[in-house]
Amino acid sequence: MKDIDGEPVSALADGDISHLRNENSRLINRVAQLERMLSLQPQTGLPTHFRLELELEETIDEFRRTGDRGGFSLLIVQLGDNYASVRKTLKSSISEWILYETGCRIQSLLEPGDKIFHTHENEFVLILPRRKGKALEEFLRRLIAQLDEPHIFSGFNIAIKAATGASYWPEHGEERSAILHRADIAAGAAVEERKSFVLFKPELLRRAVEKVELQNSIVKALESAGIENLGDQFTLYYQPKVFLSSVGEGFIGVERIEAEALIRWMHPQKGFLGPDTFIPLAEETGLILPLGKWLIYQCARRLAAWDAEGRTSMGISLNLSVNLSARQFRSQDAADIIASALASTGLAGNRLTVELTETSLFEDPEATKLTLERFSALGVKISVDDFGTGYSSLSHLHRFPLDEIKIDRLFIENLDSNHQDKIIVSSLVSIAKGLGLTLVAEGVEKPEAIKILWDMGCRGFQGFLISKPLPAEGFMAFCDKVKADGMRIRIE
Ligand code: G
Ligand code: G
Ligand code: MN
Repeated sequence: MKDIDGEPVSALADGDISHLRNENSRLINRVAQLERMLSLQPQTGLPTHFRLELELEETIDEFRRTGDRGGFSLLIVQLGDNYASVRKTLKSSISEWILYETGCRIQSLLEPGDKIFHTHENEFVLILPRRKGKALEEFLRRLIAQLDEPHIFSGFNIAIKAATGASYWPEHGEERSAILHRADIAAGAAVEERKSFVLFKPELLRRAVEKVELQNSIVKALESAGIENLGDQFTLYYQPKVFLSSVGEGFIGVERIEAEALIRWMHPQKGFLGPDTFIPLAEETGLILPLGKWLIYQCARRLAAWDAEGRTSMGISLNLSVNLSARQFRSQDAADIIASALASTGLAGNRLTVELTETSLFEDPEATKLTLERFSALGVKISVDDFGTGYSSLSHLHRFPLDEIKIDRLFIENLDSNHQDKIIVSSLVSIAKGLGLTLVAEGVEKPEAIKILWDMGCRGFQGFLISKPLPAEGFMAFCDKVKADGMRIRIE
């Protein structure tokens, strides 16, 4: 006997042979065990994404071979954020049980030929042959009802929100990877829009592509411009925030004007863009940090320039508010940036207010407290933006050195007709008073709202009724007009 190199092989002893046989069967068992581990999720016993890839390919081949164009729908079911928080905060046996039960609930709805996979911890994928349109809607009704049922443990109920995206084979893509991608985009849209279900449509793909393009162009704009030249593309608008001295018939008396700086992007190809389109992307990529730094400096320079032109004195000197995004706020140097912007322009700290959302305040209360104390030490004022939309506990507000609360415009919109909103807002007004905080109503669009809020004791107002956000010159013109009219603004 010769081996592959042609060298003679010495005969094997019986002992060696039986050793090799044992070794061989041990390896075969091990491979089978590894295959099982790779192909079945331990928590649910359902096939994993390895099996999905194989079986999706097989399903497509089968439909192609038989020429059956009825096809199938591919569903991606994702358990929402609250699953992640259950996992973080409760015993792991509870989150494992929720996964197991979710798998069982979905399986109970399946018919012969349907397939289910447990692809990632919080994700299930279904292949449903010939179930589209009305038939799919019917299935979804039952699926959503099943998934919405709370999970009951001794003593408490946990409701887990699920978002499902779907794509159709062959309509949305012929290839395995294409229809997985389409279903994933639909699931992403469902999560983003907080919907239980989204069916893929080409527009979603365009939006996803646009999002990536926008992201790239922010990177490019920031990289190529450098922080000094961001003003070529980005600009600040100023929305008046007024504090009233009286409310009359058809006019309001103004005691003092401040403004909130709001960023706008003059995109070379896409034109004028509002912050909602790019701030979240800038946050995701971390580009909010250089952009935010530019913003703070820009505000300080603008104020200093107005001071130098003698345009900011209206009883007391103009104050500008800057929005700090969560990531900016968490970064160690937010207070340093503000300190050096103040130092380089010679402005007093109380000329700037930072607006923070409730959620970013309460993310890490201990760290928040330290950062806010640094702002306070600079004299910078601290305002809580969009108040009422987060889950912060009112009783914790007093732990932070706050100056101002801005009531979210959701509560202001229907103040004249919605009794519940009225009750909420009036209690916010008394809490703010009790804590010695300035209160500002956001998104004021109707004169009736001003009257109601004024009667409750609210003095600060911001919204389209008073003025839209304005370019720098427009804001100065607004201030000049209010002064010329004897510190009054007509409203109707
Ligand atoms: O300006 P309005 O036009 O569309 O702003 C929408 C949202 O974008 C608001 O929630 C506002 O707080 C946020 N925003 C506006 N300007 C800035 C900014 O300069 N920095 C940050 N972080 N957010 C901003
Ligand atoms: O979340 P923040 O408060 O920072 O948001 C300010 C945002 O609110 C800006 O987008 C601004 O354009 C918008 N805004 C300001 N006043 C009004 C208003 O009266 N109505 C509506 N719908 N939006 C407003
Ligand atoms: Mn704001």
